[in-house]
Amino acid sequence: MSQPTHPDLHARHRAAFLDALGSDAALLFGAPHHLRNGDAEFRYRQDSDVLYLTGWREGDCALLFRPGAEQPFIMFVQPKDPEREVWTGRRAGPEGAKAAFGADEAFPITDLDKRLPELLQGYRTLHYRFAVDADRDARVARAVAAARRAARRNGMDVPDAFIDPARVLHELRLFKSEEEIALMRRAAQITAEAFTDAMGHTAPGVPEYEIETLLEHGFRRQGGWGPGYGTIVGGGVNATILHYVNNDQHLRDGDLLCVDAGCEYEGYTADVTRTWPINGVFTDAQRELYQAVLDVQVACIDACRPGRRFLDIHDMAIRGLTTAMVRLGLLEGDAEDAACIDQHIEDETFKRYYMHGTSHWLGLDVHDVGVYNREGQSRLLQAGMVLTIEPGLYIPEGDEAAPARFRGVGIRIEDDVHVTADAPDVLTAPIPKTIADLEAAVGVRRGRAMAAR
Ligand SMILES: [Mn+2]
Repeated sequence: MSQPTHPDLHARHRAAFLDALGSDAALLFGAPHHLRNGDAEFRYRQDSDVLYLTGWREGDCALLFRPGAEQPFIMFVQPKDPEREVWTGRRAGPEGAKAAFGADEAFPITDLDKRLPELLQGYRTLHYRFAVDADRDARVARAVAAARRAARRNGMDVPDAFIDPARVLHELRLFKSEEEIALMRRAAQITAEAFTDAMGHTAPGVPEYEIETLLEHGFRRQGGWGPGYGTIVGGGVNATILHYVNNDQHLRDGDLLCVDAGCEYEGYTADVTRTWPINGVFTDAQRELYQAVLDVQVACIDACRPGRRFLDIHDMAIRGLTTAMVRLGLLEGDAEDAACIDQHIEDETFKRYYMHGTSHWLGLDVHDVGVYNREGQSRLLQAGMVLTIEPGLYIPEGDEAAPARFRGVGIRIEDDVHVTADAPDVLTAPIPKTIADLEAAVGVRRGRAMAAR
């Protein structure tokens, strides 16, 4: 029978959630299975809210929270079915949900429609996310309607207000406990080792997909679930395509390679980007662009401290990168002239070469939950938050306005930063990042491989 890997962690998450719900109920569904083609399914990944609260990894489930009730946490799961289990694997069943996953009560998922109306009675507010799945919305609406009909007879409260779980649950998920940070640090370590291997394997002629498989081999071999999102391996001009996932070209001598990948470990994912020279040595033009991005990235990481606004980090990146664009001749003007930089920022001319955000929350989801603004204000960073810092510069191949030597170069550098009461804790710090370290990581290891041949 499947067992939760971190039962105490999930129990603490449930206790905090029940506490935060006050007198409201909450209903959450597991992630559906998705067909890939024909009757073959994509590999199943549980919904992150369900993982956070239970560690339950089987599909077709629902969680119901009823604060103050005798049985405040009820799970609806796939029933035991020896015949089906021969085909699709062992199920924990309602018995397992109670014995190992902390459910106070558990029922087969097929009983949900029958039992939900009564279970919703006594609650005025239900935390449920509408407008994700129309079938589910209809099920919830039917249950509420049935509860309403029953209420005419028994006078019980029925939900008449519906709140997105983002309000309470996603706010909890935004702040990582020490145990969660330890899992994220492990995801980062696995990612670090795989990146370092990939750097050592980089050479002209190697296909991008070989780097991709090396990374994913490294993730799985070290006990990771696999990549937490689509691995991006972009050689040369492919690095200027932000979400390039074809990974089917051969690496070319003299180009840079930009890799954006992260291992998922126990549900938590790393999100890392490094850019390094395919032949082990940066050209002068690549070096200038790279160092400009790196300087901005390091400064932004240092700014990840309690009390700073989330948006300050992005503003800082924009100012730094815009100044670099002017200094390098990508934008017109005088880099020493603050008014010139201000004008470029106001006109958003920098978006020609830097068009994405600098940060996002990171956790169970690569673009993790948690609101970025409150009452129209960018929220302040606090200890326990984890965010990425990922500035970049992308010079399109055919950009006549850019100095010729910079054309077709894409650079992004991304680390995962844990905000603490003191200095920022960079989970992905072990991955080579300086020009010297990157050149060594490609060159030294390749030298070793050549010598072994
Ligand atoms: Mn990212």
